[in-house]
Amino acid sequence: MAKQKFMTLGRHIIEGEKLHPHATGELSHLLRDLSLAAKVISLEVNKAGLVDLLGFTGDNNVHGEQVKKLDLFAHNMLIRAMDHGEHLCVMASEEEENIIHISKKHKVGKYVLLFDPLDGSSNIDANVSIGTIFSIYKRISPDNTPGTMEDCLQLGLKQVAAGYVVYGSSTILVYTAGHGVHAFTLDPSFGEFLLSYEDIQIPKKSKIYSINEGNYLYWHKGLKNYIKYLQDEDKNTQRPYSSRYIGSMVADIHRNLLYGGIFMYPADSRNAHGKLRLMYECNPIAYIIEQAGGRASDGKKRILEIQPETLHQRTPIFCGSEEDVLMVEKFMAEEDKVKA
Ligand code: P6P
Repeated sequence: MAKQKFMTLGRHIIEGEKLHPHATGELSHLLRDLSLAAKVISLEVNKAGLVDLLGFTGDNNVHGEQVKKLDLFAHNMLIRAMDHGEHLCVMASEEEENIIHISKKHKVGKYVLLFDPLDGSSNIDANVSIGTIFSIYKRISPDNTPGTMEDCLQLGLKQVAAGYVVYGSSTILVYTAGHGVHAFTLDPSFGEFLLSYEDIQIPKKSKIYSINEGNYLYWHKGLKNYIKYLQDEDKNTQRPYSSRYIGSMVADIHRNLLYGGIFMYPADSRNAHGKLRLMYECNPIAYIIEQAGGRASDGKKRILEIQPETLHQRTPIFCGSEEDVLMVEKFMAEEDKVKA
């Protein structure tokens, strides 16, 4: 990767705004506020073990999952950082059943923000990389009115920006605003996100696959055939592939984005829609993967073309290197033909 120009996230966003003829700078301010929240969350994630922020709060979230103290910290931090910038008309979070209105003290803006405050939180106490995922839309309801559920339930294709922050050996913020995918590494010595990868392109074909093989028994037969295909030896197609699965979506996606790879969280006989959420996990990740030249589908159709019905709905996801995603879709389609 060529040596990157010395550029902060803020500067890069402003440069990017010049590509949007009608940009008002609001998106820049929104992303700047998000990066502030990311810095504070990064600080807490990196010292959680020292200040009793590990472990559970004792509560369960809307999905009946045990809430980690850091989950709640990240959720509250994002709301505090974003609710007064006057760029948003409504927010939605994995940790909140309903949409989150902007307090009447503040003017409502023209953007919508959905987020998973701390994805992979089951890994927190084991010091495994975790992440924040965000998705940004323009509102569709009338200006200067409270945002609505319809503002939140838009097609993934309508996203104006999306990104994630991975809290690992370093804190990296990756975003797209429709003009490529760019990564910024936090320099804690002066608290700035500095450009580390510009215009990331995911390799068209890889030799890495990421899936929880513990669910093998419950998979679609076509998927079983595909995984066995990856494990066969064939030098021309760089098989067998390597299996890499961290169990933290943002960490798995970030590695595959840089090295190439296919990440899969399929439906299975126990979970008809898989595990991952459409609105604040799969849609933003799909937007990033497509902007980096990859593919993201539910095994048949593009994730970004799935019509949302509810805020927390789940979807199967196959995403990453384009040729690998097309290949798994082919294996599953062939099996469906045999069964038909
Ligand atoms: P499993 C973490 O809990 C998460 O939501 C994603 O970050 C991750 O990819 C997936 O679930 C892991 O799920 O069932 O393989 O443990």
